[in-house]
Amino acid sequence: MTKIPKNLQTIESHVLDLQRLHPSASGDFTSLLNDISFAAKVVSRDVTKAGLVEDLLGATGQENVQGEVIQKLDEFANNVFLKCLGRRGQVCIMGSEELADPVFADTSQGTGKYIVVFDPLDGSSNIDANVSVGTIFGIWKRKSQLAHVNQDDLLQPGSEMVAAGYIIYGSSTMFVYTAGSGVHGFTLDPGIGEFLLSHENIMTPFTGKIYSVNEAYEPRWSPRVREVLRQLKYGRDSKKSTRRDAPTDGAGMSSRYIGSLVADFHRNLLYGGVYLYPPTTEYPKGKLRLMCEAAPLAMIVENAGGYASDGSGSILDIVPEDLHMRVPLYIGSRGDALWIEKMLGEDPAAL
Ligand code: AHM
Ligand code: MG
Repeated sequence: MTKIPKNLQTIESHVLDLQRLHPSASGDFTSLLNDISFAAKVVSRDVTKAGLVEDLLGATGQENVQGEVIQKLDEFANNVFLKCLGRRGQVCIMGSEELADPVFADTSQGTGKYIVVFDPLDGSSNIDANVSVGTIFGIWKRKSQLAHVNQDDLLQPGSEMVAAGYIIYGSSTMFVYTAGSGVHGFTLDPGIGEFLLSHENIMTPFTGKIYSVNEAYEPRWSPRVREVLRQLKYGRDSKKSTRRDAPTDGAGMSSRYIGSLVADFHRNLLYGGVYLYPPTTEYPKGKLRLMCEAAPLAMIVENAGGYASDGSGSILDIVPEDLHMRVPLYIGSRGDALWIEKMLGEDPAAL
């Protein structure tokens, strides 16, 4: 006999439950999350058959605003999200990693409460090798009067976000989101085409055993970052560790690096650990983008009990200078990420 899934709650009903706590809510937020989950299903369907369909694998031959190669699936996912979001007038600005400029919607009818910034297909350099990739999104509320949406509405810090999430296209497709009260994960049931609640109220361990970093860049790091990595690997100097942030057995951690941020982040969120993308000589301000990568994941990790730092303070406190601003990122278990921040803080030149 077919087993009934342990939980039959969809994202839609989960968000509707949230909405009921706010009697004045218009339903725009609920329908926006539905649009995101619909776009995720479309992308998931095509990612899983990428090797079968002509014209889905490989590069487009073009570069994005940051000079990075655009993969065909990047372009496809970007178009799907642009098309699906705000179909019902909930969105006033969309920002994408793949587009140089934000897209301003027509708000003349008094519509468009939300700003959505997304990375449509993160880790896309891995696509052709069938490695997990993901989508990351952050949602802010507009601050200005309805008819006057502008750049200031877009450039808000992560602390102002009302929701954030990611979709991981892996061995199964998962949708993980927070609207500020817990982090919840849904797994796509391909048979019925719905994301069903599978990971309720995810909490990340205070310290973990995994560190994730591209270690080949060691020659491009500052001496301080090298020292942080040395201690993560061989064990932290006891004189610098407090009881709570010391690794459990005084030994070093284990290393896991997929090179696909969503996949590395998701694993560490569940198991405990820390992901690092420090400044390098190639990317002196860090490689990852504040608005579409670091800030949304920071909101998620904080709601799961973790922490995200740029090496000197919380990622959530940084006011973006522009849509594509980059930051260093140290994110994951709270004890580990705070320990790294403390270590780097002793030498500001490390940044
Ligand atoms: P992308 O958004 O263009 O895919 O770039 C971001 C990716 C992250 O997914 C990943 O963690 C990182 O870049 C890997 O960078 P590197 O190859 O330098 O280690
Ligand atoms: Mg990315």
